[in-house]
Amino acid sequence: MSVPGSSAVLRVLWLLSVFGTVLPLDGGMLFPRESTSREVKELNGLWDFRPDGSLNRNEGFEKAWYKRRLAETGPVIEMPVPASYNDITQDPTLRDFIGWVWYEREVFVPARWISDEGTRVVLRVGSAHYYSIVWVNGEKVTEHEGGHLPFEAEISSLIRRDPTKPCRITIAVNNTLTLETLPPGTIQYMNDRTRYPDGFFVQNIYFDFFNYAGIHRPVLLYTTPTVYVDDIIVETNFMDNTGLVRYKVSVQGAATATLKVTLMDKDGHCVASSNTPSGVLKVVDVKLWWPYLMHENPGYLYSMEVHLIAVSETSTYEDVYTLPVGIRTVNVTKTQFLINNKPFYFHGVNKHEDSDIRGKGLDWPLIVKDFNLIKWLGANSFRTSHYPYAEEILQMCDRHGIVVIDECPGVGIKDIRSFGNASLSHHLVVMDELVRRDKNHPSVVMWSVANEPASEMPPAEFYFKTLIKHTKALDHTRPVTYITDSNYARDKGAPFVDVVCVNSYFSWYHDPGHLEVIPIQLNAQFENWYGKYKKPIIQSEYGADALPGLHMDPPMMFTEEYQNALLQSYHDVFDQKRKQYVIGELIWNFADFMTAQAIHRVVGNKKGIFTRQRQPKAAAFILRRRYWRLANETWRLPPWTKYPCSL
Ligand code: BDP
Repeated sequence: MSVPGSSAVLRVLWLLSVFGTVLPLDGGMLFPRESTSREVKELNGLWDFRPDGSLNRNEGFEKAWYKRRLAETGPVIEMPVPASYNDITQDPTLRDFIGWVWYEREVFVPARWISDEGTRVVLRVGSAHYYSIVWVNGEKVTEHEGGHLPFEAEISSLIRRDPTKPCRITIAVNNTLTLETLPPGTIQYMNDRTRYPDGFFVQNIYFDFFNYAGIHRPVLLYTTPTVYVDDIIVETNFMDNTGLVRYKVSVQGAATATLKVTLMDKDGHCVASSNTPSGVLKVVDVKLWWPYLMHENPGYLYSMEVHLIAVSETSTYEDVYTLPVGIRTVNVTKTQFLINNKPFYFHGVNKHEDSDIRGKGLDWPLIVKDFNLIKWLGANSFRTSHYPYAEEILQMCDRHGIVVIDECPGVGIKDIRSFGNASLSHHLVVMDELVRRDKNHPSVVMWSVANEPASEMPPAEFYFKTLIKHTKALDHTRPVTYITDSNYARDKGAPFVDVVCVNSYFSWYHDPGHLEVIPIQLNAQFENWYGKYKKPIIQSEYGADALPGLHMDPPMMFTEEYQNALLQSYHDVFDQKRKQYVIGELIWNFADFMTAQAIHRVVGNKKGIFTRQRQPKAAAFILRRRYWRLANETWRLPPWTKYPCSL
């Protein structure tokens, strides 16, 4: 990659360190939903776009591109939002670009939003990678560090200054990763002029997926009244037939307000209500939230309607927000994972937000297709490897009963310098943001704070002890884990996790081609981890690359036969251990996905059981047969399941 001189990236890093100060979380940032008091206006579509290709990557700031229309300060191209920008054009320098890119869009704000002083207008970005600064009509309104999570800014007073003009939104996004970002990365300059052109540098990353960048999730304007429901926290439980919904509503904009909280069933009948800001709602004859294939009516959701009225001397404010609520419990014993007090076995997948052309951009056809494939497969769960997925995806999980291990972007923490105070404080803030966003999803049953960190390094002990304690303090209702591939005897964080999640690639990265080692090595892995920690274990990754259509018998690596044989050897061991303390198996990976270019990657990682275009490899059928059998064996699926009889 040929990019500008060293000051370029230094400037980028300087900006990161200046803007990267830790700000306390303000506001509950409930998912924007329409109601009788709230409106939503999507700003998805084509935005003007320009990468800052200047030598120091800083021209946009030097020339204040946010002050005028982007098209007035240089050439622009059309860029779809949401989407990663990398694969949209034919330009390899944009695909591999490091530094600031600029997005701009003008929007007409409905006149009523402007004229009604009792209306609060908020600009929300679902996620952008990784560092974002936002201006409205040339004025900075917010900045945010980190991808995968939403951020927002109230812009009511700004748009009222000149109601006749359209509102110009400028978003600058920088994808540079440092030792203190999540995920971490480093910039490496290549100064040997006999080998590299002037100013040559690379972004080193320690994770195995393409470092897509841009505005990845919807950008919205939404309204609330100026007195509004800012946050709702629910925790659920049940005793015998009675569901218990403990709730807390936070209000902003007024010291006092009258609240009415109503819990409704699917048919819209009120099953419990209250008029206090916090309390416990009791639901008689409760319908619990059950995972897919564990019950004939999985993913049952009640609706909690919060109705607020506040009266000031001059006005009356009314706000309505409706939150889906699934009533269920989660508990962990030494050998089991319990949902609603029944043992739950994770038979699921690891995924990525990844597809052709749009990269990590939210895409409804892809999301719905993936859910159809998950259900076809008989999978009951997935892990959001290796970062939080879109809220829209978690809402689908809630509705369909797909159980989620919710992972933060703590992937590739390999360098000892990424265990320092600055990294830890940022990681704590990311967990704050993640728990704030996902706390009310019944589908989310466990937090994962990292994937394959260098957890054998001495500082990992303090780091993970602090991180896990912090996460438990944020949410005492869910277990916390991180995903390890380290040595069971030397892993520093394992004493603090509730569930041990282990990744292993026997007969792939170790002893390649020797399938016969799997029974011995996998058995030893389980016995060692369980023997030392006495905690239930999930095989959180296992798998093999397979190029679709490549065949060999006897099997050889990279063929569909080898992928099948490897999976089946793992399954034999799972079948012995799941009767004891193994509580789940998650295949790596649901679908092929893009990675950085490397000698061990042939246009991406091919460990998918589906291709990147979501067509099945032979392994998908092996897994399908297994998952439906597992579900049937555990729950003796009655006819309601549409159990594929031919399996
Ligand atoms: C695991 C990583 C995952 C990789 C996988 C692989 O957690 O992100 O994609 O290896 O190499 O160790 O396929």
